Amino acid sequence: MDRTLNRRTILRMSAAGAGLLVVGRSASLTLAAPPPLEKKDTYTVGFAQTGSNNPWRLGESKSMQDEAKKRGYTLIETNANEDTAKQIADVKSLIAQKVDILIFPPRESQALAPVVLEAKNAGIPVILIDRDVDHDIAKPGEDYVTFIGSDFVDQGRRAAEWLAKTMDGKAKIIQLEGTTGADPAIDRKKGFEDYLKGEFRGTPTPSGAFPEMEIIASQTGDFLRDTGRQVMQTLLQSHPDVTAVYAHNDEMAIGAIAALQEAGKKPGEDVIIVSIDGENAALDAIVEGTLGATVESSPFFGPIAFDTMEQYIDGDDIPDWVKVDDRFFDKSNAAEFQGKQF
Ligand code: GYE
Repeated sequence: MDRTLNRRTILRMSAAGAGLLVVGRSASLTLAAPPPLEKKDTYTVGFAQTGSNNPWRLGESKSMQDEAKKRGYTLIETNANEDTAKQIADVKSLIAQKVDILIFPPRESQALAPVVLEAKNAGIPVILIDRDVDHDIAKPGEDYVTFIGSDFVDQGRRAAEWLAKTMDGKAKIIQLEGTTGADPAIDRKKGFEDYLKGEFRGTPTPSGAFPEMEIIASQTGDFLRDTGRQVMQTLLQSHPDVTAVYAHNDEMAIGAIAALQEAGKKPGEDVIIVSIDGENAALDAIVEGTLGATVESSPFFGPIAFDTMEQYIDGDDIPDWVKVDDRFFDKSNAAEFQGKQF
């Protein structure tokens, strides 16, 4: 079915005071498109943040706050303190407060999908930024406006490509995974592991498989610096032969660097590390030589989130995925961007 046509139809019909209803497979009545948002002088935007305990989150919140202020919109921000149940409750409370629109990053892709449907049923459009929900439960273009964010599978692939090249196709790798059930953690793992198996999105890669790039351990560090450090400390005891680390974000990589140093190893020499995000501390680590490279994952969603919201209000066609392009930082360019990130 053409989602764009559906949305246009819905907008036309609701303008005429009617609502287009379709009967779903479950025989329940559901709207075929996210609720429209009418033009007003200003808007109240609900922003349910996952937490505030790392530079990435702080950078994202600031970007949203600055941009709302610039456009004269009211931003109601909640902070789930990295607790999924709290984020669900926060979204429910923003729905009860009847915000005009919800813009937020779902901490876990399955757990947050039902509240996306709840918002839709309450007539509140949702734009997801930075993390997506499980499309088997809620669909972009139908249940929510769109997902704005990076290609996490490709980020994982790029990290693997750099590592395989740097290690000449031979490494014993520890993977530090992000928050269990979070969209970027699932996809960054997939992109990395598939590339080493000689695959990308189900298609064979020209470089083929890397049978000697061996993942010797893989565990979650919850995207947190200190957890990354603790997990690395424990894993180092059972895997002292590690030669490379792939961390799903810079914070865990920085934690792993500390753990390696405490264990008397030289990160950047004995153990090569690659991660994702591109925060200032990671660029500093690249310049120092402890971190090898980082794939960018920008947290600056304010401008693009509010531009997309305004396009939606205008009735423009919004793609199901508004893709954010990411740069790559290694020793060839890190110094140039030091202090300019987050
Ligand atoms: O990479 C990580 C943060 O959801 C894309 O979450 C985001 C990730 C980001 O905690 O540092």
